[in-house]
Amino acid sequence: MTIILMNNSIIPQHGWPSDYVRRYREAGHWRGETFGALLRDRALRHPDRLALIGGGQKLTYGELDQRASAVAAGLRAGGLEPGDRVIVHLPNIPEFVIAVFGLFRAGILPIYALPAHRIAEIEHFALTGGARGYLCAAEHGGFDYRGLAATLQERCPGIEHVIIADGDAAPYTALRAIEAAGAGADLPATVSAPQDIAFLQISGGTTGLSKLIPRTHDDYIYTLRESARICGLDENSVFLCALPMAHNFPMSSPGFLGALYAGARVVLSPSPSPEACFELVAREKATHCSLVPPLLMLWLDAAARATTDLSSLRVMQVGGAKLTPEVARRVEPVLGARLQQVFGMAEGLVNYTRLDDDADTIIETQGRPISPDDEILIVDDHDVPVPPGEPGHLLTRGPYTIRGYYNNPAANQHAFTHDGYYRTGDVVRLTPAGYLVVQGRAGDHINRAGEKISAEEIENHLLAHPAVFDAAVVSVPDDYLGERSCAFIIPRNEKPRAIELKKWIRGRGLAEFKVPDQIVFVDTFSETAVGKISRKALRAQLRAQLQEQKPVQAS
Ligand code: OOB
Repeated sequence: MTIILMNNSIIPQHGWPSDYVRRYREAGHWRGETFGALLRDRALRHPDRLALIGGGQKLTYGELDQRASAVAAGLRAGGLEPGDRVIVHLPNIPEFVIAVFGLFRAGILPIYALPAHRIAEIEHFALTGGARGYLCAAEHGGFDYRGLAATLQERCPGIEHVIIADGDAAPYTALRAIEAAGAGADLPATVSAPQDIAFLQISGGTTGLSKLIPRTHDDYIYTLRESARICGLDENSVFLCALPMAHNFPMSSPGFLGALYAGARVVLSPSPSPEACFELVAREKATHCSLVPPLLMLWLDAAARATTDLSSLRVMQVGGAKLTPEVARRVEPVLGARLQQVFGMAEGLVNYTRLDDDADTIIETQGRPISPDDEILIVDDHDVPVPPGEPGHLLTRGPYTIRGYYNNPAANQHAFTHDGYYRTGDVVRLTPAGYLVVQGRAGDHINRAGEKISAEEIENHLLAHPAVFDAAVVSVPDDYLGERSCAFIIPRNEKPRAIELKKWIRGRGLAEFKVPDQIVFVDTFSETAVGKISRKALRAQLRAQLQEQKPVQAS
């Protein structure tokens, strides 16, 4: 573990100080479980129970364990070593689960990318994560991931292994071939220690580029166990995974991993749309599902018209972005399922409303933390706690909140306090009953339908355009998306067309959700001393300006 010196106190760069480790073990939060051993245990306990349904496949716990085991042995035989990192860039297909448990069992760390990510993001993950492998689908949603793999290997020679999970693998290695190579091999159920990093998640990228989030077996499995309990998931439950499964929310709150932990059944939907999901709910008798607010709105409208039988749904979880009370109120009458609000972050802390909370708490708050050992501070701009009930910046530390990003001391200086609290960037208030109500974000990121976009990252790409003199990207409230993005542009000479700038962003190889929804051309940013105010103040000013007056040249 790397130790860095900060504010005269020594804190670990990743990982918890030893007195906290002791405390979390003594409290029974961390029980020494690992992902590799977990699946083996469930497969021994109930080998014939159905674990996973999707992509025309049905796998029992026994089959899933066997396939993951073969993948692990095949990966090792192919030259990957424990501790190596492999980018997992897959849609909701069973191979996602088979492959990541194969990686876990081999002690190799997945780096989870979203299907929407493109070469710019993947290259960044490969470099910052020091990845040796890239695992993708051949093609998905009309996008050729093999083409991306070719560019990635040109740009990042460290990527020695390209593995294709489904479809035509040529000229790369098929996951099937890896599995075949490892079939019958008897690797130990786990080579990892519970305190080891199990995988790297991707941060929302509050400032600049996404950072890598190291999560350990101990801390993540704790959240699975408690999330499954809090959400009422047991071996009779059926979890419909509708959101992209690489997101922390459908992965672990309790998500498909929490469902497997509890011995439940996981059903994978290729799309979160009501068209795709309603049929699966009816056919597989799904009991739990998680959605972001804009999708929930689509579901509610479709359900009011649908003839499909959704009566198996017991818990509808909604999170990732703020849910308005008006929409929240419609969930139970329309879907016949209990609403559960989820306010979480890939860095750790997750809050849930409880299934037996009163209606007001469920509709008006974003829940309370999972753990009695989650420590919450709500502070002003100077880190001084605000009076009870007042809004302030949310800081947190606890048994499953990271103490540092992966290999990123510069970011850690800002993102954590000297005593290990993570600065979430969220502005919240605490109710007398200890529930959090999210008020907004302090930082300059855009929460577009649950996808987080860094204003700075997009500005930097816009500034690279020859016709752009300056750019500022801001969030704008949006009835459907929650927030959308608007780029203010000062042209250098001739004004470029908005469509050309959007094309430029796509051409830079960025995820589609990062393309600005709106572009506004302006002559100057501020009547008052340009350059003398911070970017943050400038963005706030532009946002206010946009809300006050209808811009002339919006597109
Ligand atoms: C989840 O994780 P991330 O890492 O994609 O994003 C975290 C951020 C939070 O800091 C907050 O700004 C926002 O997303 N957020 C919410 C929210 N849930 C997340 N804002 C308002 N209301 C909510 N209910 O988004 C995530 C991870 C685990 C579980 C659920 C969501």
